[in-house]
Amino acid sequence: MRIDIITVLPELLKSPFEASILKRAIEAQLVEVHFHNLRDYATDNYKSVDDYQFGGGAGMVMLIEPIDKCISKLKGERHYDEVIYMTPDGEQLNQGITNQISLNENIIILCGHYKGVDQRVRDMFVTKEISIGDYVLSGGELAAAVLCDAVIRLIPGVLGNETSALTDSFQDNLLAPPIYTRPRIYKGITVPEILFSGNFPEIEKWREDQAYKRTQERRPDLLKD
Ligand code: 6GU
Repeated sequence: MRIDIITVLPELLKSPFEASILKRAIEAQLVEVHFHNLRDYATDNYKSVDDYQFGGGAGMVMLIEPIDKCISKLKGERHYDEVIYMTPDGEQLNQGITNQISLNENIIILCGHYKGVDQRVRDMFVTKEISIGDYVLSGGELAAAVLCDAVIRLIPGVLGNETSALTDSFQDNLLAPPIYTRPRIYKGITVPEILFSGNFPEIEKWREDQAYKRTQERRPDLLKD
């Protein structure tokens, strides 16, 4: 998979890709991540990437021209399956959307900044609009990092234990069950006995029951469909 990220703040976005699982995925060439500084595509002498909005009102709007230049250049080099725009008024990210995106070969992620992009960018280029929740961030960069992390860990070979992503919370619309490791007793608090039984079908059943119970208590909305 190849991910091209268009942003006015590449430096804000780079560090999550320089540690742990994302770093290893890039090193193993399971994913390529490229950053494009929108300012490099500015067309005037001031390197402008934004301007005042028509009709008045507070806040700047990202210009269509630098974005068009950047996206057109990329599209001239290869086919893209999606152009994703990170915006608080997009569709709220969930595991289902993340799974779908992870199946793509090449995607562009456009990070919104200031008040966002000129509407014509959305109309002309964007194929998917994503929000990471009902709160406002200063820009789409941190949201793009969240999306990339959630997507990249699903690419086959990225996680050490191949089954690990399948047992995550949300993967089957259930939260994950409680987990334990050493010591067996800590300050008098014990680990559930079943986990030492060696009876793996029973352990699996216990985990499913716990996952269901936890979901019912914390996120009953997930059980509705
Ligand atoms: Cl994608 N962008 C911004 N600026 N704020 C957000 C968001 C995105 N998702 C939630 N809040």
